[in-house]
Amino acid sequence: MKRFLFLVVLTFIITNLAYAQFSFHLIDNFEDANFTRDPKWWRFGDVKTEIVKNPETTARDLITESCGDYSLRLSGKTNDWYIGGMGTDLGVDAARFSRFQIDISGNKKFQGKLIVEFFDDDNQNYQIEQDPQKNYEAIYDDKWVAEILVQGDGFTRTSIPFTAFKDANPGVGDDIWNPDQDDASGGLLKMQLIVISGDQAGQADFKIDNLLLTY
Ligand SMILES: [Ca+2]
Ligand SMILES: [Ca+2]
Ligand SMILES: [Ca+2]
Ligand SMILES: [Ca+2]
Repeated sequence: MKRFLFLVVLTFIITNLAYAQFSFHLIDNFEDANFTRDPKWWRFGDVKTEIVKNPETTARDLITESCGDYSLRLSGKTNDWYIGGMGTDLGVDAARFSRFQIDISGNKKFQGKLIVEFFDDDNQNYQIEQDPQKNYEAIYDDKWVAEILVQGDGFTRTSIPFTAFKDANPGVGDDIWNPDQDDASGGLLKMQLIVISGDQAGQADFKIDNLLLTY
């Protein structure tokens, strides 16, 4: 009987592990307090990136609680909207997912926008080739974009269906959202986050957490 119960419990655990594995793909939650490892992010432009401790909270708030101990603060100044951004390699078959999710905690003083960019491999080479002469734009693969308006204080969860992303380079790539690894494609290879000021000459200052692909 004990052995039977053990097997039942074990089966339950394995089933749940399998379920957890396929229900989402975590890109980063910053709990390792490390910007350059698991995954390795790169930074560009004038954006400052800083791992910060999340404030202790006593209020019951599911999203704030799910942000754990650390998040990533993005801040910076600009005279012309664009501040800078960050990116990382993904290399996942995202066919089983349908959404990108992120938690963002804004600031009363500086509103702004976060542009989310995804790149899917369209010439089956596991690379996003870029043209250094043309602002490092992708030359053979699709670039997909969506915009998030940063809200005020406190973590707000945003979940964007892949269908809401627009092809930012019509005529480049195959103009089809195909983040799968069928036919030797690398699938969803790369993502970037771009920070835009709320005013043309202004600042941005917000925190991000729990970046994931889900359905
Ligand atoms: Ca976190
Ligand atoms: Ca490619
Ligand atoms: Ca395209
Ligand atoms: Ca494509």
